[in-house]
Amino acid sequence: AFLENVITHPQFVSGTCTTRFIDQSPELLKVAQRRDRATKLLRFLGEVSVNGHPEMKGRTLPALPLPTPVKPACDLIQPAPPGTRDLLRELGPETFAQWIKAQQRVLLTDTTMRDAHQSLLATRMRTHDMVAIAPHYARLLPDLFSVECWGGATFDVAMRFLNEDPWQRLAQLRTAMPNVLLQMLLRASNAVGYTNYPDNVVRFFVAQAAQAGIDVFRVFDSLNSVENMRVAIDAVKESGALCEAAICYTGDLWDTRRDKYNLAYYVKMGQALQRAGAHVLAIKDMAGVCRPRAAAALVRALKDETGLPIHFHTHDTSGMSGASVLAAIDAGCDIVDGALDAMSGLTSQPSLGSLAAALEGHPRDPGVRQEALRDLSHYWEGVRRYYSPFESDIRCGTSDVYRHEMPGGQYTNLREQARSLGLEARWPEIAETYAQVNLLFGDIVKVTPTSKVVGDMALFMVANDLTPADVTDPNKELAFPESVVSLFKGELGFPADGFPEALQRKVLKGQPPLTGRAGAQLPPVDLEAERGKLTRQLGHAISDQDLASSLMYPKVYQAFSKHRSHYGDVSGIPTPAFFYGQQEREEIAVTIDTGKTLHVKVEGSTPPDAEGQCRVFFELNGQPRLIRIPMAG
Ligand code: 3PY
Ligand code: ZN
Repeated sequence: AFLENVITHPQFVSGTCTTRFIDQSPELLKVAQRRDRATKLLRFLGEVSVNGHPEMKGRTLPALPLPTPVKPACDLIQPAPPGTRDLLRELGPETFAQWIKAQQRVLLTDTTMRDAHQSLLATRMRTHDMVAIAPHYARLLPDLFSVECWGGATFDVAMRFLNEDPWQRLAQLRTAMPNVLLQMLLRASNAVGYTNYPDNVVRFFVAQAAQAGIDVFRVFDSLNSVENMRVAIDAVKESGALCEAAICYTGDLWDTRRDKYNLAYYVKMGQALQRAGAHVLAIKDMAGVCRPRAAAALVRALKDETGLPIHFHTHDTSGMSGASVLAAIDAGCDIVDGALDAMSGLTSQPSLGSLAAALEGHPRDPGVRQEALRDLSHYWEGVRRYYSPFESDIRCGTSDVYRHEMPGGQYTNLREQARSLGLEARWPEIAETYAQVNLLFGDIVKVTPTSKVVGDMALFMVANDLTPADVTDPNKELAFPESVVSLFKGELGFPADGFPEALQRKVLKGQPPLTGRAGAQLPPVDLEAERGKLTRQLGHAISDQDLASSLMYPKVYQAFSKHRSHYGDVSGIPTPAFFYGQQEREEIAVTIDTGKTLHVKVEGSTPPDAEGQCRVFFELNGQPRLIRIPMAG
């Protein structure tokens, strides 16, 4: 391509070029780069059209073509009106927290771009579908408290399954929504991963996230250990962002047979988080088991005892979460989470549209435009169809959740894991075993990553037909899953009352558990040495954000980086073409990162030749292009 640029350049053609022609004509290289990018993109599209998207293997595809989601009418030329982000910047986090408390109305957080798709669609929503609607959010819903759009499982899944850069997603959302607070979920010392990281890695990650545009960090620990949350809390506060420290809710506040998680437990934790410097407290009901009466009592007690603003988060797995949210609001809760209607319900959050309608005329009416909620939901309804292969089979609310207490984000994942192990038909048994494992482990908080350990153990027991008595029997040797060994060792921290000692001894087989906080025992990473190593390995410059990605997920980042070198940036491809391939003669527009848009049509393809190569005929910006793709397996 470079040579072609040279020989077709007007200076070359007219024979007027000097020896410095190439140095003085940077456009030669730029055009070559652009052509190179286009080739990579066609390679990806050709690959999907010949071999299918690897993520679709074994899944049921939707009927194609899929209709384009409808965006609400909105004047995007008008600048976005000021919102909560402007206020946070003007007031600073402490005064902003006072402002929250002074609001008569209840404030709303929309979780559609994070928890809702994590809990309904296996976290597979792509940047393209979020960024397309983000400018509308900025203009139609400037009264939202925040948009939760980053962190949790989205960081890993973006790179691992969608071949997208999570940092690029954040930058694009930030630009498109300059006025509303952007919120992320941070697993304290586990950051956005499944294990404790060294303290300096957690600090580095938080600093990058704040710099890239996160305004609100919801920080939680998977065993409710405040000790494990301190490094993250301090880092968030240092960055100038709003620190929302979460208390994970588990069990039943009123169950006298399991009275470990009573009101006093939560109030004590709330007070400890306040002393640690939280600006806001979140009640994180990740499984959706906080019943209305418990929600009201918790909100009242935490408000009375700490004076901090309270943010209530729940899941609708039971079908009853709306009642809990309303009870929390009546008890004085300042902010509540919901998802836009089309992405709400079941294992996701309750519906924001229905909540706003239910509160019409209520003294705490959130005051958002209900019509805007409905219009935006209509867009998500269309987007959700793109992801139907990732939907699980759950169709109704289920009271079973009060028994197993599985987080909304895990429920569908564990079902899928069970299916891949051929255990799908034994789901009720797995759910019951999950509850038994919780008791075996000492009745612990179950949320990423501890929930994954409980799930691993439940599958291990069902797959091997083990009873709780087999597990505790000191004479029965078992090869416990690795994650269980790590949990009992204390690598995720310890519950306040420790793990059951006899089982801990059996699991650890003579290894001593850690003493003290895991993060403090991990040596700090030499960030510059790590950057140097990666630069040499991957052959490209490593930004701070790249480094943060690699520190979280070294192998996933390497694979993502290689995918990007081979196929370019695939995040701009419309979702149907990305997952299902283009329809014949369908034209798609893809903006590549130079700000240039490519128009791509597939004209047809040949069956594999003797070398197993298929030829795919494209039209790229009106010009024919041919790409050879080896047929897989
Ligand atoms: C996560 O950590 O990803 C969660 O959503 C926990 O609820
Ligand atoms: Zn959640």
